[in-house]
Amino acid sequence: MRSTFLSLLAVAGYCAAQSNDTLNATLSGNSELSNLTTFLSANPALLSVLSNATNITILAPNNEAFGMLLNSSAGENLASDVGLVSALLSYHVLNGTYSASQITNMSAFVPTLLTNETYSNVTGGQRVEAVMIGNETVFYSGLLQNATVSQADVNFTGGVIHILDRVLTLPESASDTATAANLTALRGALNASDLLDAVDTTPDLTIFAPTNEAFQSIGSALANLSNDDLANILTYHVVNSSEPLYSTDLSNGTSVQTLNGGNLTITIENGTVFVNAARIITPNILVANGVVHLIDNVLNPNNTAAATPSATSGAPGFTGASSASEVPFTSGQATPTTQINPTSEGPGPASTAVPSSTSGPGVPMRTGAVGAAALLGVAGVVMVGY
Ligand SMILES: *[C@@H]1O[C@H](CO)[C@@H](O)[C@H](O)[C@H]1NC(C)=O
Ligand SMILES: *[C@@H]1O[C@H](CO)[C@@H](O)[C@H](O)[C@H]1NC(C)=O
Ligand SMILES: *[C@@H]1O[C@H](CO)[C@@H](O)[C@H](O)[C@H]1NC(C)=O
Ligand SMILES: *[C@@H]1O[C@H](CO)[C@@H](O)[C@H](O)[C@H]1NC(C)=O
Ligand SMILES: *[C@@H]1O[C@H](CO)[C@@H](O)[C@H](O)[C@H]1NC(C)=O
Ligand SMILES: *[C@@H]1O[C@H](CO)[C@@H](O)[C@H](O)[C@H]1NC(C)=O
Ligand SMILES: *[C@@H]1O[C@H](CO)[C@@H](O)[C@H](O)[C@H]1NC(C)=O
Ligand SMILES: *[C@@H]1O[C@H](CO)[C@@H](O)[C@H](O)[C@H]1NC(C)=O
Ligand SMILES: *[C@@H]1O[C@H](CO)[C@@H](O)[C@H](O)[C@H]1NC(C)=O
Ligand SMILES: *[C@@H]1O[C@H](CO)[C@@H](O)[C@H](O)[C@H]1NC(C)=O
Ligand SMILES: *[C@@H]1O[C@H](CO)[C@@H](O)[C@H](O)[C@H]1NC(C)=O
Ligand SMILES: CC(=O)N[C@H]1CO[C@H](CO)[C@@H](O)[C@@H]1O
Repeated sequence: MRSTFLSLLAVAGYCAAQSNDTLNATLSGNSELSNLTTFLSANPALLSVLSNATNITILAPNNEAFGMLLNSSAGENLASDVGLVSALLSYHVLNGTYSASQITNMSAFVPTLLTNETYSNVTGGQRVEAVMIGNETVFYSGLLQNATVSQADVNFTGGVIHILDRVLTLPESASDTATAANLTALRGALNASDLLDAVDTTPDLTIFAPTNEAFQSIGSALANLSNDDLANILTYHVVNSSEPLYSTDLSNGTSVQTLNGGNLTITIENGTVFVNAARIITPNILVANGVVHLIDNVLNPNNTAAATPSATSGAPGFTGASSASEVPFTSGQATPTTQINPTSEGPGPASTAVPSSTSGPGVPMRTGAVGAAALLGVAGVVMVGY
């Protein structure tokens, strides 16, 4: 697949214009980036756009990262979809100059130049999570996949470059992410209520996603529900706001309105975050149209009680319900072939959550950078060449 991919890139770039080589000189001076340099030289139009840009951060995958990508199924897909190549590259460019010192142990959800709706139906450009863990700067992307900075702060005229040990993963649709995360009960329930399409195509969603165990534990309450009742429960798990609510947007006492018109109360107890009485067990799984937070209990629109003071785990919203022998709604749902990062230590939202109105120390100035139109132009050139 590698040869297909590289020849595609070579063909793709052939009709492009003369480039500004300042960036190229910086990249080609680093032996770890020879694959990226080759790639960009085959795409002079893209190199030119990036070279002309100001106030950007380029996350530059090293040769090993490209080696892993090209040997993966994600790499094979690149060969057959030039739109995907363009999307993947634009996801590696942050809108703003973020030096390593601006990335702290408080997660930041940084806008990238990825705006293709298929991977980014979120206002302001798809985000990547940037955080310092121990002494390492880590970026979390789709399916909670992580990439670590192996060399930080390589300056170039338009901003800064950080070298990554892995290529980022494009956020997938909510339903594909649900499959990968083994949220088969949720996916099946959404499917049964004809909500799957809406959950995949509505922009700026925040989805509180109960695990299979959560559904199973209240099986008796879910048996024999009408479609309307099931839909009412499911839409109580989804928030549609002006931008997705990442963990940093959830602060103690916040009330958020859900798609069914009800409200959810956020409580933070000793760094543990609760949505009503359910606990967020894995925050910040980025999806194409927003973000998914895994929770340990199904929420009940008729029981809006918040977490009790000093709670450490979630409590059922459906009190008195009993467990089912099988996980409900899973019949016919695909089992995971890919998985979300099982060992992810994605920093909890919790102790680090700040009101979204205060900008943390990690937030740099953002400016125009590369216009979306310019990048679309690149995609156009790529397609013409192809
Ligand atoms: C990519 O990097 C590897 C390892 O350095 C090297 O063997 C290979 O030739 C490079 N490929 C390209 C296209 O630069
Ligand atoms: C980028 O730099 C490399 C190494 O100096 C050079 O071979 C290549 O032609 C340059 N590409 C462009 C588009 O200037
Ligand atoms: C980059 O800047 C040069 C010089 O200002 C200009 O000629 C060229 O069109 C620009 N390229 C892009 C893609 O904006
Ligand atoms: C190259 O890019 C730099 C910084 O973006 C700019 O100052 C310079 O004028 C450009 N040179 C050419 C020849 O386009
Ligand atoms: C957006 O991504 C899709 C899927 O990869 C691709 O088919 C389409 O061409 C892309 N659109 C643009 C404008 O690049
Ligand atoms: C972080 O610390 C470990 C162990 O001390 C070391 O091996 C590693 O190189 C350090 N990483 C960075 C990015 O400094
Ligand atoms: C890179 O740029 C930053 C900010 O402009 C500066 O503080 C730093 O010294 C530069 N690093 C190098 C190696 O030039
Ligand atoms: C993105 O959201 C719009 C509504 O604003 C919707 O019409 C469109 O289908 C969505 N795109 C994708 C790829 O889901
Ligand atoms: C998915 O969930 C089911 C039911 O809870 C469980 O039996 C199965 O082991 C899980 N699969 C994976 C890959 O985690
Ligand atoms: C990054 O992902 C790898 C598996 O791909 C995992 O072993 C590692 O623990 C993860 N690191 C962090 C900081 O999440
Ligand atoms: C970059 O951010 C600025 C300010 O937040 C915004 O105006 C601009 O449209 C963004 N650029 C892209 C390509 O998203
Ligand atoms: C328009 C704008 O704000 N440009 C800024 C880009 O970044 C440089 C240095 O980081 C600033 O000096 C500019 O003001």
